[in-house]
Amino acid sequence: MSLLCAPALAVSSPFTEDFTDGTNRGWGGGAFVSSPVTGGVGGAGDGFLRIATEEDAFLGSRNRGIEYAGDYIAAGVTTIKLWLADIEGDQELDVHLAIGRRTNLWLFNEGFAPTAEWSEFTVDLTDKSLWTQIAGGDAGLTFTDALSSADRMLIRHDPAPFAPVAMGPDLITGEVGVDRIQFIPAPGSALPLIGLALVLARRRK
Ligand SMILES: [Ca+2]
Repeated sequence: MSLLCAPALAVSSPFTEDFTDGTNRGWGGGAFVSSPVTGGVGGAGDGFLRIATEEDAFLGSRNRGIEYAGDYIAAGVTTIKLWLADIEGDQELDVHLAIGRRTNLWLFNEGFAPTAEWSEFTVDLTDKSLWTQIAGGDAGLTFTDALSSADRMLIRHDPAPFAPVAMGPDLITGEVGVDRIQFIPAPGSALPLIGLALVLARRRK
């Protein structure tokens, strides 16, 4: 049963990041990133990720940790859910999620506009038409390439039109809260994986 108990070495589903330990959980770069230990989706005593700029700058963060790197397709991740809140000052936020690599990065077209209350937003990984390639188009790299060999996830304020990643998104002074990032498997996809793990565990005996 060791396979089932092993720590995650790559993208897996289901997966939940709830920011419960007061660390940034690998999110960094871009704006100022911190992890308040209260005020998340769960209210008092529930942590979240705070992304902020103190002057007009890129409002975003990225994660290159092992939980976000790997093959989203093989892991059966079809949906990503996350909770956002327009914490502190009220800004016109337009928050997008991006997945892939520096050389092949895709941005989810729908911009999320959080309010002061925490709200859940959904990202669909199954329909390429819902995404825009912001790096790697001239190299002929595809959405499938990005999902199957991702090494990062980005969350950033980025109103359309979407500039190439090298240009960076719009500048803004503001803050956004992120919490409860979840990778949701396609219905039924988890069972074959568990079955495979059991078969492999038996072979090891
Ligand atoms: Ca939380």
